Amino acid sequence: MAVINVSRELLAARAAYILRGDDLGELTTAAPQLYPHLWSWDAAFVSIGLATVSVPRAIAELRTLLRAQWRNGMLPHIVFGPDVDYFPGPDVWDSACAAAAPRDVRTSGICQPPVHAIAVRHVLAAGRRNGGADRELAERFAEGTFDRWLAWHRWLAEARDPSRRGLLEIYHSWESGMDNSPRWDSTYANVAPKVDLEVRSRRDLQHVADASQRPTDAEYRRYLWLVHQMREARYDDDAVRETVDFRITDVFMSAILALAADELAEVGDEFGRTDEAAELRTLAARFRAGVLSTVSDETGLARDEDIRADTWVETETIAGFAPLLCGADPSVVRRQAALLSGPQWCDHPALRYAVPPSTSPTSPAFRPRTYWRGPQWPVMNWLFCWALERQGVAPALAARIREDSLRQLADLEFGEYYEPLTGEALGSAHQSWTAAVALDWTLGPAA
Ligand code: 9WN
Repeated sequence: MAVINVSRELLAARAAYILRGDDLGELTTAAPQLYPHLWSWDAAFVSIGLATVSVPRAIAELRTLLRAQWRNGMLPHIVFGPDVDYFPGPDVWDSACAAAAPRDVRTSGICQPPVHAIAVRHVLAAGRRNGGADRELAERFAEGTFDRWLAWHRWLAEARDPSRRGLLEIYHSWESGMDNSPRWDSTYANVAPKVDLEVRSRRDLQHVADASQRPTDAEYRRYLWLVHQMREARYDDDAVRETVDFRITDVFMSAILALAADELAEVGDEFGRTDEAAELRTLAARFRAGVLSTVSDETGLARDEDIRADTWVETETIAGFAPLLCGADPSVVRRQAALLSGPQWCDHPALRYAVPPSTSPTSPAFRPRTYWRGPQWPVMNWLFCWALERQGVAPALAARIREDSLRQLADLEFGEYYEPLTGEALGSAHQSWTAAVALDWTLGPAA
């Protein structure tokens, strides 16, 4: 890969141009070709990027997602936009069969990591920095939608943590946002589809040079089988939990909930919602403790737990650093910061850029070109960087991730993910959340 010397101004301008190109008006597609709809956690990161150039447009993005909120509080992982051919589309999900689904918006029937309150606070801060009409709009938005975000956090804490362990359960790896991470391999090994579901025209395979960069069709058949099972249960929370073949606690998503609940509590305090703010802080503490309870003494990494098999998942993936994200016991955080900075992770000698690979290069599960099995994801770099800066821990690590991530983005491809050994952009080009984090790093408050 040639190193391009790109100024921050050029990177910002190009990122804004990419986001503009992916914008359908009030919905930014996750990527122009590969993902022609709105994805829940993508939309949150997109609004963080948009807030640096247009507070009203950032708000519109979050409102589009909120219009698709289910009556039980769930924010669905996909909000389908205009009628473009996409598989698996609304017909496969058939969310209309769910009592809680909205009637006028087509959505999927599962959720994704709850990063949204982080976005709400970024939009609020951007509005205040700009002042005037932006300030008014952002404050009205944050106050007016507070109950909707609260309902989302409450739904997660109730429906997805039934035993109140402070660990969220997921019923599909798509819910984690890390679809084919080796975290899920042992659980998927026990998922045997009982119906032969057709894997129709996968867009991802039309957009990558080599099918081995993406999940296999066998993996896809399992993904579709789980959708089938959830649809059979009409997406009823209790029925899904009891019947679906994939049931696992997601430690990374739990850490995000802890972080987001604290962020939303700040919004609550600002607008006089003191009781709800206290409730959110209690919730954050519960999930922080839950995350901490999974840490292996041996490896220092946090773990998911396969509930059906009653086993810990020991794979060395980026999710193991959940405590570093949400803040935890200081000795655990210190150990994790040293581990992430060290030769098994960011400082691995073969890495082109010192940013966290999705799987440790020293793990037998590491695949440098395959999606969540090794590549580096700019949006994850942003999340770690922001979380470390927020807590004021490991400043050298945070600075290094930011700096190397910006160097990686200087190819101006805005790739979905990057090959960690060569630095090559892979997956979709012009991925919206990649452009969004580039915007926040170049134009945002800490630029
Ligand atoms: C399935 C949109 C989404 C991201 C996920 C990423 C990928 C979808 C897919 O793309 O998931 O939901 O088709 O593989 O894994 O994190 O939100 O960018």
